[in-house]
Amino acid sequence: MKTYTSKNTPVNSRHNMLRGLSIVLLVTQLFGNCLGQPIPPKPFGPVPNKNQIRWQQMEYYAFIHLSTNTFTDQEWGYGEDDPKIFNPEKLDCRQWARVCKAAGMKGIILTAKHHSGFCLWPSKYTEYSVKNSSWKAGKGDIVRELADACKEYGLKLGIYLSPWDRNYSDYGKPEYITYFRNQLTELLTNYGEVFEIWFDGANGGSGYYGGANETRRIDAKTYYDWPNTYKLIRKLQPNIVIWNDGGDRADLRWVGTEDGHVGEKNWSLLNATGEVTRDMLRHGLENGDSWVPGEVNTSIRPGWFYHEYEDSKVKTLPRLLETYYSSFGRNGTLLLNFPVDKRGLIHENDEKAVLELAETVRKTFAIDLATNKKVSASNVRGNAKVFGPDKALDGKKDTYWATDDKLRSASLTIDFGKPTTFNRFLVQEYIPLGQRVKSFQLEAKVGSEWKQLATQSTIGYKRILVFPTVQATQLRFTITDAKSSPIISNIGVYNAPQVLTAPAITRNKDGAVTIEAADKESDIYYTLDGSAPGKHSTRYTAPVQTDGKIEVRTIAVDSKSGAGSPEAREKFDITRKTWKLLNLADEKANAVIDGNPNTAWYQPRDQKMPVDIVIDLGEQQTLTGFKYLPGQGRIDGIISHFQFYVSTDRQTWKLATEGEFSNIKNNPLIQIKQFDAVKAWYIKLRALQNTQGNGEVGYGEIDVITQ
Ligand code: FUL
Repeated sequence: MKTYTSKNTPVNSRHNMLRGLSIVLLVTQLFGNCLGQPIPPKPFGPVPNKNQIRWQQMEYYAFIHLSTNTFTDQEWGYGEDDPKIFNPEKLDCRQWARVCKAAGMKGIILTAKHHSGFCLWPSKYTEYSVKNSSWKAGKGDIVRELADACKEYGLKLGIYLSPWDRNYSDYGKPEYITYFRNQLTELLTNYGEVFEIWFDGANGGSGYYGGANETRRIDAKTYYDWPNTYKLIRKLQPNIVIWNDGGDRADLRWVGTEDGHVGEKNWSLLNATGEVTRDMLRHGLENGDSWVPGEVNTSIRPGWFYHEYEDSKVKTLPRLLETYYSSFGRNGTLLLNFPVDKRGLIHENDEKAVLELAETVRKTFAIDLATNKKVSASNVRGNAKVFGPDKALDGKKDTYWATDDKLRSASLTIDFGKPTTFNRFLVQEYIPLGQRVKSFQLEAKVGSEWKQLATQSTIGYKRILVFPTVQATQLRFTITDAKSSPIISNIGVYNAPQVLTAPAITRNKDGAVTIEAADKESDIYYTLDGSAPGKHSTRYTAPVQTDGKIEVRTIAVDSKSGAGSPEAREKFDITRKTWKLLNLADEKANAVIDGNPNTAWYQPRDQKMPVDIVIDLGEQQTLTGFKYLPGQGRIDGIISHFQFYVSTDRQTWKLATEGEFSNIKNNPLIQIKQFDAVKAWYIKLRALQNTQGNGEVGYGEIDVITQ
C-alpha cells in the first residue's frame, strides 16, 4: 500500500520523485480552479446547520430541575400544590454557575416550567408562579437570576418549558396554545440569548387543570401546532436549537433513555417525517434525510427532582465516567441534571461528584500522546499537504485529513517512536461536510505484532474508545467502510488513570448479603452497623447472613496500589424469608421478592387491568410504606398507576395509598411510597394502568418499609 507521510517526516528522495509525479498526474483533477487551490471534498448527505454545529461543540452542559416538586418530594407535580410552599431560601444561581463552570460545562438549561405548571419566572399570564410563592415575598425571578449568573460565568442559558401543564384550566383546548406561546415569547424575549429550548415528551394525562381534576388527552403531534410554534421561536431567537421529543422533528433528538447513554453506533440523522422508533432514537438512521443529532440527558441522582433520600445515591465517579464515554464519547452531547435542593443550591454531594468527574477527565486528556508524532496515511487527497494526515493531529478543528473522492476505506498510522502506554483513542469527523464513516478498526503494534484493539461503527462529531491499557510503538486507525470519502479532523491518544468502581450490594429473600466488585482482583471491605468502611473493616469473602433492618456500607480496594473505590451503601428493611406469593402457580414469580433487581416476573399475558399481586408476609408487621421496582430488562409491564392495600385477615382490605409512579416510563427506578403506619399481614399491589396502555404487568422487586 502506498504511504503518504506528514510534513514533519523525513522521506527519501525516490519517494519524493514519485510523489512529484503523481502530483503532476493529479493536477487536473485537483487544481480545478485557476488559483491553483486543491479542491476540498464536497458535503455529503445532510449536514448540520450553524446552530447545530455551535451546539455540538458545547458538548457538555447542565440541567437544573427545580419546582414545587422540590418541596413535595415528587417527580411530577399534579398542578394543585399551593405556590406558597415554594421557598428555596438560600437560592443562589451564581453557585450553580460556579459549579457548572468548574465542571467544564458550557451552559445551563433550567426547568422554567415543569409539568406542574409552576413558573420560575413571574409570568404575566398566570398566577401559578414565583410571584405567589414565599420565596423573596413573591418578588423574585429565577430565570433572571440564572441569566445574569450565566453571563457572569460565561455560560449559555437554556430553557425547559413543559408543553404539558397540569395546572392550567384550559390545557387541552386551543386557548392553551396561545398561553403556551405567550410564555415562550416572555422567556425568549426578556432574558437575552437562549441556546436551547427543551420540550418534554410527557404530554397530557391526569391533572388539576384549574380544579377540574381530570384526565385530558391531547395529540402531541398536532395539538401544539409545532410548525408555527417553531417559526415563532426561530424569529425570537435565531441562534437557538430546539429539542422536541413529542412533536415535529426539531433540531435535536432524545436518545431513547434517561439512563445516560446513546448507542455505540450513532448516526446524527433521522427522517424529517414518519415514526421514530426507540432504535432510531438510540442509533439515528444511517440514511436519514435530516441532520438530527442526539443529546444524552440524565440526572446525577436517580431522580430529576431533589429527594433527601437520594443524598446517598449520587452517581459515583465510575458511573459518571461511563456516562461521559457513552454520551459525548459516542457522538452525542451530555446534558447532566442537578436536582437543586430545598435550599436552592446544588447539593454538596452532587458538587463533589461532578468536580471529581471533571478532575478525572482533565487528568485523562491532559496529555495527547499523538501530538508531534510521525504520522502516515494510505491515501491523501490529491497528495495535497493541506489534506495530510498531520492535519488530524494539529489540534485545529477546521483542518482535516481527507482522501480521494472515490475511496471508502483508508488508514492512518501513528508512530510513537518508542513503546507508549495508552487506553483511550479519540477521533472526530469533520461534520460540516457530513457524517461519513460506517466502520473502523484500531490496531496497536505490540512488539513486532499488530494487535486489534477495537472494531467499531460510526464516528461523527466525536468518538472516544475505551480499552484495556496497552503498550505499543505504533497505532493504526483504519476506516473500513464509509458512505463517502472519509474526512477526519482530529485524533488523540491518551492514558487514563485507573478508576475502581463501587461494589454492588444485594440481599436475598432469606437475608444473605452478597457484595460484588467489578474488578475481581480487588478486596472488598464492609460494615453492617452504619460506620464508614475501610481497610480496617471486615473483609468480604462469602455471602453474609443478616436479619432485620440493616445498613451495608462497602468499598473495594485495589490490592496492588491500595487505592479504594467509591463507597456503596444500601439500607434493607426486614428480610422476606417468611413471605409467600399467593394465588400464583408460577415458580418464577419468586423473582419479585428474591432481592435481585435483575430478575423480574411478568403476569400471564391474557389479563385485564386491574391486575393484583398478593403477598403473605408470614407475620403481622406495621408498615409505613412500600417499594416497587419495575422489571429492568423490558419496556412493557411497567406499572404507572397503582393502589396498595393491606389486610390482617385476607378478608377485609384497607387502601393504604394510591397514585402514579411519575416518570417511571423514561426512568424505571425503584419507586418508594410512604403512608401512615398501618398493620398488615397481607399486602396487595394493584396495577391500574401501565406505561404502554395494555394489560402487561411485571415486577422486578416488591418490598415494604416497616415502622
Ligand atoms: C422527563 C420528564 O417527565 C421528567 O420529569 C424530566 O423533566 C425529564 C428531563 O424528562 O421525560
